This record gives sequence, structure tokens and C-alpha cells, in this order.
Amino acid sequence: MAGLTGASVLELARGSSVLGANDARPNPEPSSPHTGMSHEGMGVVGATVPDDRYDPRVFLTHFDYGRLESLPGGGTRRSWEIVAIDREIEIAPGVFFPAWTYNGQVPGPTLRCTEGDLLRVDFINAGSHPHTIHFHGQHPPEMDGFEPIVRPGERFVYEFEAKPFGMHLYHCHTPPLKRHLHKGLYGVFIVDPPEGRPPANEMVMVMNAFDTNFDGENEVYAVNTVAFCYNHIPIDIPVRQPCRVYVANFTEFDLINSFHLHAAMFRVLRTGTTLESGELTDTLMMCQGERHILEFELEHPGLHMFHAHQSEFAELGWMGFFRGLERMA
Ligand SMILES: [Cu+2]
Repeated sequence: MAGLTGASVLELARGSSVLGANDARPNPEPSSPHTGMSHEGMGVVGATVPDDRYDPRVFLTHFDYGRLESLPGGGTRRSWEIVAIDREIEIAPGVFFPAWTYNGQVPGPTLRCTEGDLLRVDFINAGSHPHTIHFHGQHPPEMDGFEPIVRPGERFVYEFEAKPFGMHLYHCHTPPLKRHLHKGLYGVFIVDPPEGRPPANEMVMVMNAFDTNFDGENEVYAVNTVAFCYNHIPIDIPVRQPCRVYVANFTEFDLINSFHLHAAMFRVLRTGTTLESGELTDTLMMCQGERHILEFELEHPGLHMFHAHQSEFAELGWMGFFRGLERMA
């Protein structure tokens, strides 16, 4: 796959029987206007059509805190309803993928709570295959989500205390795991420390990829599902203000993925289970299931590229830009 441009991805994907191409769709951005790149550069032609269930620009900064109840003996219960649904999603302009989703979106909603909360997740399987939700973190094994397998039409309620604080994950754990994960059943699960974290511009980035022709290799790579989405429209952030990115790797089929930031460096809080800033770097390697909090400030205004440092992944969709601004609009 090495060396393919986004345009080639599109041609490749159109050759697949499971994918549709909408030739009537608008083509508002034939290149990246902020970089002046043409088809000789990286990117895709056209744009994905906004979706009522999922927009990567909304997903980036959206945290689902659930429904809150105060418990009689003190403390807080947070509840969510998560429904597994089969759904076709657009992963690049005109490239559709037959996903299995939590609540109709890939990744699933970013669940957020505070250490010590009692969590209740009502899982309903409205999909066509058996699924579960396996949460990372500490909890009784019977709430771990590798069993029971929840069959289509069935439901299961997961209940456990949120701990330890950190950046965690959830995903389906039904065999064959590789297939259930790759189809889109995963999401981010953030447990905040009781005292919270310092204020920052917070974002969630899930590194993922899609095997559009089912050959066991990925054709499209991204953060937050849509190839080059933050390349077409950069993420605006104010300069000299703290930013915090919750990064997770859910890429299937490839052994590692990575996050590389240009023109700035970030501090790594590994697995988010610490309040102490760790290593200062600009490139972080991550295995599937690894997730870390990255904290940084942009010193200078202007475009700061970020991407996988595996060039192949970047060229196939996993790249974008932060745009540092002196003043936010
Ligand atoms: Cu599953």
C-alpha cells in the first residue's frame, strides 16, 4: 500500500464491491487551500457529506458525561445507554464502510466520569452479530465484558465503580476479536481524577483504519475515522494556551501506530494515570490498546502538522493540522 495518495485510495476503494461512490456529491475543496497542495500532495478530492450521527469535528471535543443521579448514601451514579447498530459510514469522500457501531458512530461516544462514580451502562444489541462492551480499568471480572456474549436482540447492564483515574477504553470483546474491533466497536472512556485536571483545550483523537476490501490490510487511515478530516479543515487553537489531547490507538492489522507533532513538542502522561507530566517529545509510538494524554502549548501562530510517523499511514489519511491563532474568532 505504500506510497498511495488519497486519490489512489479512492480509486482502489471504488474497485471494491462493498463500496459505493456518489458522483453527484459536491467537490468544494479540490486541494488543501491552506497548504496550496494539489493532487500531487497528500489529501483527498472532495469532502465527506456531514452525517447526522457523526461529525469528526464535533466528536473531537464532545464528552458524554451520562445521566447523573445522586445516591442516597452519597456519591454519584452515571448512566448511559449504548446500542450496537450496523451502519454504513463514510470514511473518505465517496468511500463507504459497512461498520458495526456503538450508537451509530465510530468511534463510539467518549464516556467521561470521575474516579469513584458508580457507572451503569445499559447495553442493547440491535446489530446483526453478537457483541459485548469490555471496559479497560479495574472492576469485578463479571463486569469485564468478555462474557456474557450479548446476542442480537439481547441486553446486558454493566455496573462498576470508576477507577483508577486515567484515560481508558472500551470495545467489543466477542471473538473473532480482530473482526469485531476493526468493524468499529470501540471508544474512549475517561476517568477524571477527583480533583480534576488543570483547564485546557481538550480533544480526543482515536487512531483507526479500515480494510475496505477485506484482504487483512488497511486501505484508509485516520484519526477519528474520516481520512484527512483535519487536513481539509484545520483544528483552530489559541497560541500559548494549554491543550490536552486524549490519544488512543485502535488500529487493527498494523502492529503499531504513532503520533507526531510539527513545530512544537508535547508532554506525555502515560495512560493518563498520573498528574505528573512525563517525557517531552514530538513523536510517540503506540501499540493497539495504548492510550496517552498529550499536553502542549503552541508557541507560534500558524499551521502545525500532525500525523502518524509511518509515512504510509499519513499518506493514506492519518494527518491533519492544528492552526495556532493569536485570537480565536
Ligand atoms: Cu462485537
